[in-house]
Amino acid sequence: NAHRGAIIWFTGLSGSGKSTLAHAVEEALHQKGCRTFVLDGDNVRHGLCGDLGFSDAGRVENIRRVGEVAKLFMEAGIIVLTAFISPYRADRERVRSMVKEGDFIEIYCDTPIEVCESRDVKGLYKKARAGQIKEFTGISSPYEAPEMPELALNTGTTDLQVCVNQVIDDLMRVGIT
Ligand code: GGZ
Repeated sequence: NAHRGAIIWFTGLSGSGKSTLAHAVEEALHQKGCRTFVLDGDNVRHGLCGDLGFSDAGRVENIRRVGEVAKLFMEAGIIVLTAFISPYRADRERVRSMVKEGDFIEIYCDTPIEVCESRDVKGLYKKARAGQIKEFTGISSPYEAPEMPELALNTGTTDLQVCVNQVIDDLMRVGIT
């Protein structure tokens, strides 16, 4: 159960499995006695970032705030798992540069948009296709894939527990756990 604080940053399209994977990794870390916290849209976009929308500027500011909060949790010795689309490479790299090398692990949920769209848990892709949601990531707003993520996982073809194990292995590789 010895571990240091770190930021595990999940990025990918809506429906790519970020939150599901972050919570499953959290569960595995709890079993090892690690202290963790998940930041995602559910606990951030209503409160801390409740004033922000999905324009370019809104997303940039959303990720800036999430990065700052994640860093504070990390400094308290907690393994923070963030699950935001975080579509802009520069914003993710800015957070990476805020912490020591090895303390930021970028995990690309590289699930094809066809798979994300077929899941369409909240019906948002359907609305985006119908033009009822503008600036929807992957349809009418860009997503910049990571060039050198620590890990890329396709949750459409890879079993959840296999994905979890790969993340845990990576945390051990860099000595976070
Ligand atoms: C993308 C949107 C949009 C638009 C609402 N584009 O599947 P979800 O519902 O639960 O995840 C999406 C979530 C994305 O919020 P993030 O804070 O992760 O975005 S970002 O990192 O870009 O700031 C989706 C919902 O919010 N949603 N409108 N236009 N996703």
